[in-house]
Amino acid sequence: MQLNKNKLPLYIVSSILFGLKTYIAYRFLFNISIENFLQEIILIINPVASALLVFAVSVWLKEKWQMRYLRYSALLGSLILYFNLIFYRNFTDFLTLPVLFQGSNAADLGSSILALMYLPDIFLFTDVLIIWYLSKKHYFPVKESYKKKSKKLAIIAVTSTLFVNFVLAEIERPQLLQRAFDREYLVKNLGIFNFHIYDLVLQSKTKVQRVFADGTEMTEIREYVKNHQSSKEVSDLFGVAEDKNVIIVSLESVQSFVINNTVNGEEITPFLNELIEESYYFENFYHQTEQGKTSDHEFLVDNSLYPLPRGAVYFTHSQNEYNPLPELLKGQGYYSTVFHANNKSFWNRDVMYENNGYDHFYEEEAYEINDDNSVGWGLKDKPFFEQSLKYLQSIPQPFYSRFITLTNHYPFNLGEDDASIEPYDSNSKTLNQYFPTVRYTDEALALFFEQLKESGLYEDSIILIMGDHYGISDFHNNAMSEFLDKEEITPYDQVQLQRVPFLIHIPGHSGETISKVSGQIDVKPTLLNLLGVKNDKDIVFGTDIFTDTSKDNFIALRNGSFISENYIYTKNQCYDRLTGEVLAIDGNALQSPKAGDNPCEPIKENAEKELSYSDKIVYGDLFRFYDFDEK
Ligand code: GP9
Ligand code: MN
Repeated sequence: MQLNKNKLPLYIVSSILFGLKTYIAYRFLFNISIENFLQEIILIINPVASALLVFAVSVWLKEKWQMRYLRYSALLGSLILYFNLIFYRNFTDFLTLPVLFQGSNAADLGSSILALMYLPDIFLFTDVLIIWYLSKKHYFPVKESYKKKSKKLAIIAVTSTLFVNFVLAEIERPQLLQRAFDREYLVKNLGIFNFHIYDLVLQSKTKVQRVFADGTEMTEIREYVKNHQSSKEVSDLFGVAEDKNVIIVSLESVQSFVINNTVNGEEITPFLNELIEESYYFENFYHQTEQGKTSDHEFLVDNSLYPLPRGAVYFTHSQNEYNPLPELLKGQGYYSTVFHANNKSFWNRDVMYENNGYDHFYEEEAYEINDDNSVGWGLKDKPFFEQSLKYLQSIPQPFYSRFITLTNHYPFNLGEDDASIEPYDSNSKTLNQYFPTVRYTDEALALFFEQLKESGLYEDSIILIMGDHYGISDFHNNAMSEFLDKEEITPYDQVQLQRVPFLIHIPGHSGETISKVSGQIDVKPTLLNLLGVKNDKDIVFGTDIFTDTSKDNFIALRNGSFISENYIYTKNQCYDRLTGEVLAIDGNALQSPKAGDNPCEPIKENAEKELSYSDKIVYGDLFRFYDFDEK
């Protein structure tokens, strides 16, 4: 009895050894960036937590199996880690199931695998050797039978380390699992093994929904799209930009409330304000993104489908069949690229872009990034545009190119030298700092326009500029109401704050401000009409913004709110869009054209239907049953 107590609980020793090895690998072999102390702590805890989860199982096994289990799981874990390392050396990315089984990435790797393996890698298996040696009871007596109490202790050890890991990860990245920003974040916070489990769950869920779908829903959806769209009506601008280059600039976190507005008496966006005078400007244009933030806006723009209510469609459904702009435009001779100086796997962009038919993604590695030219999330917008231009000049024309800016990203950090205006003064540091970074992005845009003109590309291009999503959340409503000089931010105001600037700049066209209610869902059909591309069989949920408003036109937000020409519906309340007056609450009309009716109700039904159709397409991967080219 006494003897057993002094015996080595090998599962604990193994967890520490394996955890420590994994931490060293994260830190020195994978290029995982650590930004603060909390991240460092998480990085140490998570491999121990995952190892404990696996190794602790051994205490329930029969004595004969315990040591074998520990030996082989240590080996298997090390091999998984090592495969990831080899993959990472080539792609600076972690393995995921779709990449392993469907992508060309893994196939590419096959041929170069030997070149990515180095002799010192052997040290990655040191812990396996030690565990193996100890398990043979060579040195220490090893504990092989566990009493109830010790088994309970094992459960407590596993759950508490996982819990601490999860809580710290939640503090560091709220909603990490639902939002799945980036594989590096997931690995950093959960550990590579829990990340694989997460990936497995996600993948199985996706697969099940897909398996149970058949093409029958497409007929109904097609009917709905045909009846509810005005995309068939042709606006006067049909074909005005035929064969022109298309440049889309996505302005990180820029909301409409900064347009033609001032802070401390200074204009916030002088360049955009000027540009509006020479562009089509949509003053009631809404972002429709949800958890996938920037990537959701990219999805909306390229597909005119809604992003998902949970998670980022770029992650969860990157293997679906779509009919995205780059693919459609390829048929018109267009070359498609994205310019964005961030890690290519962020939002799973590398995988989704390939699926969406982009010819090239100029990501972090295409840029020279150093301490001087970066701030916050990375390369500052001015050098970003400067460095992008040479690439833009070199690609085949006509091109479809998206530029995604980064400087105006939360927490809106900017060096003093780059700040042309003073921050605002309120109790929200976030809102205060927002203005100088918005101004910086505005200046970067001005510079980009100059460069486009100098390079001669300007005349042959149309330029679409758009805010991707909100930058200031409702958490800052106190400061926001102060800035907007309002008593409070009501739910109605909150919806109105979801407006983001949208400009279509066509050289030679004079400016026009358009008040029609519109949103990111409308970009694809609008752009295709400008380019003179007819596609009657396309399934899009947006309409060409330049055509007349149909009377049931509405813009649905992903949180259940919507905006129609006359009403705004949010949080169970129906408002008059123009006055903000409450017309109905919870289905009961206070005052409406027909007493007893809630004027928002019929639109609400349509909005819900439309969102559910779009979700069906994505969850069921329904486009695989639909022929877009059939005459
Ligand atoms: C990251 C950038 C910002 O690459 O697009 O992402 P966000 O957090 O805004 O979605
Ligand atoms: Mn963004």
